[in-house]
Amino acid sequence: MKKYCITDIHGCLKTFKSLLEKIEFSLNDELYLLGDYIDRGPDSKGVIDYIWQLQKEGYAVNCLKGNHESQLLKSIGNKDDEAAWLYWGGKQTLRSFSVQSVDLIDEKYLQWFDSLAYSFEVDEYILVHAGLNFEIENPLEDNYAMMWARGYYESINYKWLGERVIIHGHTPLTKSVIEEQFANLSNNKYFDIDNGCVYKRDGLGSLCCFELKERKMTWQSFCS
Ligand SMILES: [Mn+2]
Repeated sequence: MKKYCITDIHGCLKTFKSLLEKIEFSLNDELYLLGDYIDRGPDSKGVIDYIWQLQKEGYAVNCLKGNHESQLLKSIGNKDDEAAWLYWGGKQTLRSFSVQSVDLIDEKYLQWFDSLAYSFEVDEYILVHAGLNFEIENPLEDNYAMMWARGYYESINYKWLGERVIIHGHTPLTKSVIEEQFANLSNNKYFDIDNGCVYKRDGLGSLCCFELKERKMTWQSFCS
């Protein structure tokens, strides 16, 4: 039984499917998705439908809320939030749903986005989309930070964290930086596994899957 983490799929359905084939994801395994299923990439709706299909078939797929799902929800009935969301790749999400505006997306998708968790604790790991706010007593109470935080490594409260390790996405890192973080995992106790699957730049452009028990990475480059 393996426990896998994947983050920031951003509509890259084919890449996501190829990665699950590569790791031979089975009914005995657990999969943790760290948010940002939608926006920018080619098939946001397809990613959600595929997650639901897996769950229906009995696969253990656990999903966190990313800032993109949050921003989509915020954009309903708010022009400024809608403009920001469209700019951050919401246009591609609307296209995948074949609708012109966010309020025309089927209610069941909106309800699902709204229902998603902000963190999971699995064995010695804390899984979040983005990060944690270490300025407060219990960092697991700041939902906004869990979806949006960046640049918090310097403020990590290791006394609070204890032996736990933070696994997150949200900020795309090159493959070499991800491998560097991986090498320092036991000391630093944070690990960003977002390789910016939707980006064509040097060192980016793959989905990374991290297996929690054996601490092993599997990579799948963007499939068009
Ligand atoms: Mn994000």
